Amino acid sequence: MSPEKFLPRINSPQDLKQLSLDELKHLASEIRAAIIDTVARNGGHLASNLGAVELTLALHYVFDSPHDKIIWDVGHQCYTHKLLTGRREAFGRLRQSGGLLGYPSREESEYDTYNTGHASTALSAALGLSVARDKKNEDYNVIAVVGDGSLTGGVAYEALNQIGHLRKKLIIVLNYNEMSISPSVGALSSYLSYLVSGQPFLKMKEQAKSVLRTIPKIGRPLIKAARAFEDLIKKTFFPGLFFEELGIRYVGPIHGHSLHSLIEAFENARNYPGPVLVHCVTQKGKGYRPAQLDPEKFHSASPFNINTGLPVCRENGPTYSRIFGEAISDLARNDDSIMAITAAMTDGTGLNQFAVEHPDRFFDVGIAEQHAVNFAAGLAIAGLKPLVAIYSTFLQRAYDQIFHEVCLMDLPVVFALDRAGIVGEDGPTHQGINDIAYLRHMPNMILMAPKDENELRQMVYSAFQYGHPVAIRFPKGKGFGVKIDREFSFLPVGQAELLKTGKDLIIAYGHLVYTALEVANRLEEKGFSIGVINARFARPLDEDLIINQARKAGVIFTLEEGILEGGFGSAVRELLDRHGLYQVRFKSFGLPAALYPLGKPDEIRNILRLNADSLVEDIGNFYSS
Ligand SMILES: Cc1ncc(C[n+]2csc(CCOP(=O)(O)OP(=O)(O)O)c2C)c(N)n1
Repeated sequence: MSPEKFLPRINSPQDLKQLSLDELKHLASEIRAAIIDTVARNGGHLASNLGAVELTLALHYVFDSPHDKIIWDVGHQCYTHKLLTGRREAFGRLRQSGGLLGYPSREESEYDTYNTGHASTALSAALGLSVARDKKNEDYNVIAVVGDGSLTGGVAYEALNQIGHLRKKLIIVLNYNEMSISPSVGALSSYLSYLVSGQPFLKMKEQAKSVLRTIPKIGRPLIKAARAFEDLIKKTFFPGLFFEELGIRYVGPIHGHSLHSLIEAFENARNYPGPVLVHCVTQKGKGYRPAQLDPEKFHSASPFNINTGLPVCRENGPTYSRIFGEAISDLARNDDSIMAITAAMTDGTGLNQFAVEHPDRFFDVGIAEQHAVNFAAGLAIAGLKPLVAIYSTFLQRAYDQIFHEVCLMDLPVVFALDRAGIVGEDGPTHQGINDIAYLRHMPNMILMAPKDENELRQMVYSAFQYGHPVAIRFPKGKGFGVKIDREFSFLPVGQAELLKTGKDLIIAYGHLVYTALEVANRLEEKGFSIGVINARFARPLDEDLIINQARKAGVIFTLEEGILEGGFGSAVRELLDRHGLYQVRFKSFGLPAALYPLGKPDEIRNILRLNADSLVEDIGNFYSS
């Protein structure tokens, strides 16, 4: 069979319906090859997509998308869906500038019902669609595909609660692979694996035996026996008791790589008049050995060599995440009260070292950012020192917990916001650009951003000593390769650093401090005199330093990798206003609150003019305007 026998014939899901089961199986291997080939070149979510090939084929075989609505939770597993829905030719430019998004996108295709990127949203959206469908007397199926990892997110339970209550016709496909990015955590995850492992059946046999043994006796043993018998009956007829008792029909477990079983299960689910959950058991990385062996590494992979599975370009120099992880591990060795919390991102946040060294003080709470913050508040109230490490974009989920649980009570919780700023290829849902604005007004909150990875280490150390809520934001990827001072040094709250003096001033926040220095030096060659301040803190600002400098300056510029509305520049402008410095000319450089283009971080910085060349030009133009 040629590797591309069936895939080129599929221009829409309708074309699938002409294929036999055997042909569908061949198509599945062609799809796997296409996904591996593209992700090896462009990077992307490999393991999840390889695990969802048959499941997606079966869905499109049984249902009539786009008339029937499929909603992908997180959306990182939608590559097969994209290949089957008229985007085969564009697939080679997945996650590239001008190419396809790695997540569902309504702007991209009518087959993408709902945009996702953040987890656990599909069930609520699917219920919304079902209610709307019935209200408008329309007739289509609504299918939500959700992973067991995403089922750890609280909003999914809120949805299940209402789904069971309203009992609308709705199909939930649970893609169960025992993995979030790391192995799935929590009680529900254990329950799902209990269903899959066949334990109910074994347990039932044992219970049946003990029931029979106790039946001749009277009194308490009989009552106990009756209860056990009732339980046995329930488990026999309703294996997914948890869902059944919520009012959702449970079907499964289904072999998630058997097209025959999947098609049969989906056809049955299609005919069921109320909410039904089809529990499909899949394997992450299916069909590509390196990804099967290490699904965590291949959850989201950078470009790799297909033969070896090794990354094409090895990172030289440590990432911010790694420096952060080392710092927190070093601190925890000497301070038993430090507790680290992640929301399903142990590896991504650099907490893996901490998890190994201090398993009793490390908590992966699942994709549950709100709970993570609330849980940290409880730890802090009791006198411990919690650290919450969550990417900037995902911490958005916990806005109210940060305000209500932590900041109002002025609890000393340290937040580490990785991937703050432009993150690139994952697209608009993942840019970490809002955190300055959504944290800056929180009572008691201290906001910091290091100019480089060494300063990050010192900020992590200092944050634990402030005794207030602190958020440290730092970017994705490698640092500048600066020397790391192993000895910790304390940074006093609100103390900025004057790096260069000049007539005018750039006040920069975070890693763009180095860009500010380059810009100031290049403009000096053109006859401008511009000083540079490394702000270190967006809150509290170094009021004395900034105001003293501002009184001497004719023009002040601010520079940040965050949205301008409510951001760092706004804070400086407000400070100048409070001191009546209305005469100072002022311009802030940062990011627009907009839908971001696809591309690598530097490509996006170039487009948004947040690089040294553009800034030299734009500041030069500002002077002459
Ligand atoms: C709110 C939120 N937090 C964290 C993430 C990062 N994330 C992306 S996929 C994923 C794991 C999802 O697991 P699951 O739903 O089981 O899908 P699988 O990859 O196992 O197929 C996580 C934690 C996210 N997308 N959204």
